[in-house]
Amino acid sequence: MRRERRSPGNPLRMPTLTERIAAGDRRALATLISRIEKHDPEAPAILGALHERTGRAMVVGITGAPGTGKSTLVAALAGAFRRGTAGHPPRTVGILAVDPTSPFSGGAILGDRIRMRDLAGDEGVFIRSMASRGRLGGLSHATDSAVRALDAAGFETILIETVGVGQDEVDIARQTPTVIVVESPGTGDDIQALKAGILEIADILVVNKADMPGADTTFESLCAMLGLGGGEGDGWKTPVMKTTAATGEGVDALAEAIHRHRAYLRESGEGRRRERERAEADLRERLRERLFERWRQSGRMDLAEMARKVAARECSPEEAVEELLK
Ligand SMILES: Nc1nc2c(ncn2[C@@H]2O[C@H](COP(=O)(O)OP(=O)(O)O)[C@@H](O)[C@H]2O)c(=O)[nH]1
Ligand SMILES: [Mg+2]
Repeated sequence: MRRERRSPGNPLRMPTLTERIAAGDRRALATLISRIEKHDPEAPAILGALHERTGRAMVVGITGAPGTGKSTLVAALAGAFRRGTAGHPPRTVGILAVDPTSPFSGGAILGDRIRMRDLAGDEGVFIRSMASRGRLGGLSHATDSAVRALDAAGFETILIETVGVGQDEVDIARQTPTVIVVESPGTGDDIQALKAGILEIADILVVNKADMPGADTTFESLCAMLGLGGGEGDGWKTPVMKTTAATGEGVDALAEAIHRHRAYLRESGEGRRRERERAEADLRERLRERLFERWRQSGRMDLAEMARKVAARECSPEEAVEELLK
């Protein structure tokens, strides 16, 4: 982790939360993520001050149906990054587990507690779950902010586990530069991700539980499916990989594939293009929110009263908007 231990200005002054996060202080980081989850009004300013320190981490989304082994795989991947692989030196790892279907707190971490114990106590690993689905901004916004906080704190790799079910979770995956979709053998040749429509967002496809019967069938169907949709020329070709997260088999190879995808994003310019696209969508959303808030605070018109009129067919929504903007 990058460290910077100097006290700017007055050495007697207590460092601010922003400074502590920039120095890699884990407690400060945890505090900021809690404030993000609670929609604390001070969180945006802190994130804003940290913005110039972000953009350095390798951010990876891991998504797929419940039970495919995502948590186990995330733990195994974290271990691989911490140890380093044949082609790459060890890296620090931040983990965000986003699972609104099973919120947990404090000590209980991810699905496979035993495997996670290997990571506990490692200063180079930070694990956090996010389950709050706030009214303002939603889950994907909170997760995006938490990623920025981890990035600013100097974590070199950030793994985000999401359940590939809801729109929020698909959005989180979409915001992530590298997306891994996890499948596992099981219910015949029924490929779960197809139904949720998340196969097309995969940069890397993983068949986990390669030790189980049916893994080869699942692997072959996925390869065939990608072959049908392929033909994009010299761009990135989504690899299909087999892992046994439970034993670590294939996990180093997956870590290497993640590095390769990052290199592709950098060298092709695709990474920068996607980042600009994300930034523009984000700015649009922020602007919409702020303009609406400004309009609301001007307090000239009652939105609820207008809604009543529209519902009662006293005016059309088109007329209502014209009236409200007057
Ligand atoms: N046989 C086998 N079981 C696995 C493997 N990876 C995970 N599991 C098991 O599958 C179950 C679900 O794993 P979990 O990581 O919680 O899945 P998640 O819901 O996708 O996060 C657990 O009982 C794991 O121990 C694997 O590679 N092989
Ligand atoms: Mg899980």
